[in-house]
Order: sequence, then C-alpha cells, then structure tokens
Amino acid sequence: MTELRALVGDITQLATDAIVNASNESLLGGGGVDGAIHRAAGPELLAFCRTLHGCATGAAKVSPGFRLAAKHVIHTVGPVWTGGHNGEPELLASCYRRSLELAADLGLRSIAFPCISTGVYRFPADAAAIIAVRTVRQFVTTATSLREVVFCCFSEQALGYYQRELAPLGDDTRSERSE
Ligand code: AR6
Repeated sequence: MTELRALVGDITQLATDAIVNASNESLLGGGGVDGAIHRAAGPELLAFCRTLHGCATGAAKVSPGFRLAAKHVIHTVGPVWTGGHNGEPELLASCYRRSLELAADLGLRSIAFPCISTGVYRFPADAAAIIAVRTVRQFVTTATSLREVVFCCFSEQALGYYQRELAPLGDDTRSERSE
C-alpha cells in the first residue's frame, strides 16, 4: 500500500527520499519553490543541473539532494497555464507520472511534491490538485517501491483542495498539517 497525504509546509525541510522541484526548461534555477530548493541544497545543485542540459515541459530529471535532508531532487517542468486548451492538464499529469516513474526506477520509498505550476505558471490550484491526486492514485495501483507520497502545500487554501480530493477513499489516505 502507498499512503497519500497532504500537509502545509516548506518542501525544503522534508526528509523524504526525494522532493520534486517545480522548475523551468533550463533547470538553472528561478524563483518560488525552485529558488527555495536551490538555496537550501547549496551551489552544488546548480552545478549539477548544468550537466542535465535542460528538461522538456512534462518531463523530469533527477539530481542528488546535496545539503537537503532529501536524498534526491526530481526536477520537473510544469506547463504555463494559457487557458487550459493547450494541453496543460495532460502536461501537468505527465509531470507527476514521470516524477513517480523516476522515483520508482530508483527504488525510492517516499516522495514529496509541491503544487506544480500553481505559482508563477498560474495553473488554477483547485484543478491542479485534482490532477495531482488522480495521477498519483493511478500510478500507485501498479506495484511500486513507493510507500508514501506527500503533497506539500504552501497554503491552507491549497491544502483544502487536496483534502477534498483525498477524503473519499477513507482509511488508506489522510491529510494533516505539519507542526
Ligand atoms: N515549499 C513548498 N511549496 C512552495 C515553496 C516551498 N518552499 N515555495 C513556493 N511554493 P512556483 P510554478 C509553492 O511559482 O508555478 C520558478 O521561477 C507556491 O506557493 O514555485 O511551477 C521556476 O524556475 C506554489 O503553490 O512554480 C519556473 O520558472 C507552488 O510552490 C516557475 O517558477 C509552485 O509555484 C515555475 O512556476
């Protein structure tokens, strides 16, 4: 069984096997959660990311976590929201799926996601939460090393969207606040 849970917190502080970064196609840093992860991981992360030669929207690449508690960072690139008719939902689902595939290929047991694309890239946070939870649920129906998937929200409002989507399945899912 894989437990899915949502919390409010700073993803850079989580000690899951991997944390996911909502990056851009250059993989060379930016603001938001990307900036926070690079600051917390240290300059070695940017040096490593230069060797990855970017990443397409909807794809994912892995790096070490360097100074983070998390052992790995999975960098993915969410779609920029331009109204929803340019493949944004499918590309966002692909970010979650490709990240989970990488984590499972590495035999990881836990992973934490931020709310990809819902900041600077303007994807509506409620719709994004539904896609995130449904894509993860679909993935963990197949055999996987993953035992825990954390949705790390950055606001109570975002947490509410996840709680709504996580609630119906009952005992094997739960939502909570950190601290
Ligand atoms: N921990 C968890 N979530 C966070 C944190 C944090 N420390 N900081 C911000 N968030 P965004 P995007 C939330 O803008 O929309 C960057 O410049 C934030 O509240 O970081 O995918 C990249 O380089 C929001 O809910 O990512 C790209 O250019 C979520 O993380 C671009 O932004 C995502 O917001 C990507 O835009």
